[in-house]
Amino acid sequence: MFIEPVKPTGHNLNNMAYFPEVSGPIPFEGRGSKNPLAFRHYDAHKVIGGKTMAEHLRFAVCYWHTFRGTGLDPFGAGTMMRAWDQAADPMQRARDTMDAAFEFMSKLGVNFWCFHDHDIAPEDSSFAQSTKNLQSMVEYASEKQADTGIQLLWGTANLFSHPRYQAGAATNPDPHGFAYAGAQVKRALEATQELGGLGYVFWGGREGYDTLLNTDLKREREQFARLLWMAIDHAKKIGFKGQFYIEPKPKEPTTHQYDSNAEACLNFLREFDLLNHLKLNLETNHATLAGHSMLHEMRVARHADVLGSVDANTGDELIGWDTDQFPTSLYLTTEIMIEVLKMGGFTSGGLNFDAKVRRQSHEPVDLFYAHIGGMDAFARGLEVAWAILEDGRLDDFVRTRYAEWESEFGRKIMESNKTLDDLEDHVLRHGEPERKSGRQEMLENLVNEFIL
Ligand code: XLS
Ligand code: NI
Ligand code: NI
Repeated sequence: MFIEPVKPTGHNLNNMAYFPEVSGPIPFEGRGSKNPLAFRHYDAHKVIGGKTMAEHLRFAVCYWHTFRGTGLDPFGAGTMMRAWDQAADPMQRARDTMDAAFEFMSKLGVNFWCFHDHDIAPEDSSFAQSTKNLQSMVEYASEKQADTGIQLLWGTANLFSHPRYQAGAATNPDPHGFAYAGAQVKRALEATQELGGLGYVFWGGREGYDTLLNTDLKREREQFARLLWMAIDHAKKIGFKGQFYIEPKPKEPTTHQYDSNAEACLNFLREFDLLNHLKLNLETNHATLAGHSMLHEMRVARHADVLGSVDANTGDELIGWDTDQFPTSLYLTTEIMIEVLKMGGFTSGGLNFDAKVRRQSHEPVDLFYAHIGGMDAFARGLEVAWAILEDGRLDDFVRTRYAEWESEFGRKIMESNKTLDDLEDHVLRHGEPERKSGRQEMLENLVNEFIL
């Protein structure tokens, strides 16, 4: 599906007030540009391998960090200057925030956005009133989408911020807590459907435990699967055709989260027969917290055919938190794009900047610098990844490394025609296997050949 990069209309621009530093769409100026508010690599219309950069990359802006993030950290208050977050009435604040969001996304030139229910609509004194707020904001968002052509990549429910979820949402020891989570998922799913969302994400922020002393791990995992099945059934009922995703993360906020990494998620999906219904939404900083590279997580998911979407961010190697920084490393974006290209490109998914500006980057214009940098890093990563795959030497090396497995001897082992007795015979006849260099440094140089 090709989506034209958004061009704000004159009419829209007149109403655009929150980002006065940026008058129109961020231009592509190419490598030599010294303009910090221009792209150097991201040229939405540039064709690589038959698809435009916009089609390959499918950038999305995340509502929570970008428009609702305050800069609060465990040691200090919020720092962000946010003119859209000032009105006394929470619903007015929600509308102002949405005005700012669509102004920002139009000017940036992204085609997608992502949200949690309570990012866009304030939670109220009762569930019924919270639902009314959500419905009203969904109407507002749907006008904005129609105005700008921006689409919803995925929606989700915030099942982790409210104190009622302190002991978990789906994995709550109390079925009344489970019910609240279910009701919220129902409404968030309907909101996503209403907005034509291409997907729906489950990130288990509180679906884990702080201590096993008080936890029935077996039951909690079953409960979690049950909620997913209920969501799948509801999707069928309302005709929601979008893709469901589960987002792995090993810890934070809980000590141990059940969806700890791609392989744990795969085990969970297989165990509860959910593999045909959910794919993975992988996030770089979560891979880091799990002690894996993003490349590892991407590859595991791709091989199992569950690589769905990416939360594009990065962590800080010196801080052990989910710092959710904007991705700037070409090694990282190249690795991600190699896997995306190898799976044949995104279908329902995309690259969602689940990332926040640093606490000291408190001005609205910093949001532009952050996203422009992330988009440029991915555009360049795409070019490098494409060039590496076209060059073919990296893939050839790996193929050659395993070539003996294609020999008669190798094939017979794998086709179960050989026993341990046969292997012993073989060793007695052939002696030591030949050692071959893994050539790691040479291959690192090969990658650098394309990046430098
Ligand atoms: C938090 C998660 C969250 C999900 C959406 O660490 O990344 O932002 O992407 O609930
Ligand atoms: Ni995320
Ligand atoms: Ni995260």
